[in-house]
Amino acid sequence: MPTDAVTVLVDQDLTPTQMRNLEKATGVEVLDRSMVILSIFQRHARTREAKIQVEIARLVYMAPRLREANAGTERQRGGIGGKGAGESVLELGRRAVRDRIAELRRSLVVVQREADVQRSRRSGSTTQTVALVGYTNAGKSRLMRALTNNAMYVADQLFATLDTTVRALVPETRPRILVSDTVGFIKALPHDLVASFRSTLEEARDASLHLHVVDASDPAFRTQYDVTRQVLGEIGAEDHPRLLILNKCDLISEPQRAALAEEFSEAVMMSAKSSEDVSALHGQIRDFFERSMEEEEFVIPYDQQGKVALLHERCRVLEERYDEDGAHVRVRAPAALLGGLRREI
Ligand SMILES: Nc1nc2c(ncn2[C@@H]2O[C@H](COP(=O)(O)OP(=O)(O)OP(=O)(O)O)[C@@H](O)[C@H]2O)c(=O)[nH]1
Ligand SMILES: [Mg+2]
Repeated sequence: MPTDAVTVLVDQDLTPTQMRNLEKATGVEVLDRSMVILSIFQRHARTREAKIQVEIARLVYMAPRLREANAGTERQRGGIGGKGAGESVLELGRRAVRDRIAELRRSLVVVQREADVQRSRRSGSTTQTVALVGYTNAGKSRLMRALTNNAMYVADQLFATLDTTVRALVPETRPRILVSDTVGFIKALPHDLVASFRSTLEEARDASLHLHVVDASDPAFRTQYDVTRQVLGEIGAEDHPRLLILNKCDLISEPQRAALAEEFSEAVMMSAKSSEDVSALHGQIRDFFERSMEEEEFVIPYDQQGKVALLHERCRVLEERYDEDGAHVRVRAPAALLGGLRREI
């Protein structure tokens, strides 16, 4: 055992007893897998929903592990007929944790409702959304930044993103295409932490297209790919149209690249660092949505010109001419969106 170690990390979950024994044997702090993941989540949780979810996960994890040593001894609480008489300090501690969890769950419901409203507002104005999904560190945020020209947090560390960020594809398209970044998947995510993924996963479930990003330079990328597919399956998002992106191709040799191109003939081989690769991907995303688009001509009477503006906002206007009966506007837009517009106009 090296004497200068300050922390021992165990890539598995430990029982409270195992942890205590290890700490006794090593004399330093011991963190198990869930605790490490939780502390990473905690450091990167930025929105209110993420913070609450991480805090709940942390408390749920802690509750059975509250130690007698921390809570005091099993001594009985005195007091004159007090409500807690007869309860141990430990039980009181556990009750406080349970109450706090219940309180957090209530505020979570409120926060999630707000997020749902925002999501449906977005899907009302446009149906074209792309979600970047994939294992942690695959390069999703970097790719997102390249596709949307927006500064975003990219870091060479696990879980640089906990919350979904949504941006418009740049150069902008008509109608707009929104891209959302999601938190990275990991294998064997502790069950109690699954809820922390919820908002991110929901974003992926709502998306029309998934960009499944893998780090082609990581020897373990096949397992990482499987983990991601499996989790998407668990939330019912396995049948989404998707593009497989073999990213970080700048880090592999030419023969490796050729072998991968053969093995994954459908995949996009690229580097998020290359602006040519990024604009080629931009084109593929545009093509995907283009395929689901149709053309339609709307005739808008002169007393309803607001609707012309609506068409400009939501569709690509191909032609606009003015006749006696009103404005004839020929547009191209996703079939689903056209259906809605037909009803509205
Ligand atoms: N060489 C090279 N590095 C890349 C490429 N794409 C991303 N990176 C780097 O890989 C690291 C991780 O990238 P991120 O974009 O943060 O990865 P992520 O998938 O968003 O990770 P999480 O948010 O943790 O899920 C960063 O240091 C990036 O700069 C690439 O194509 N080539
Ligand atoms: Mg990220």
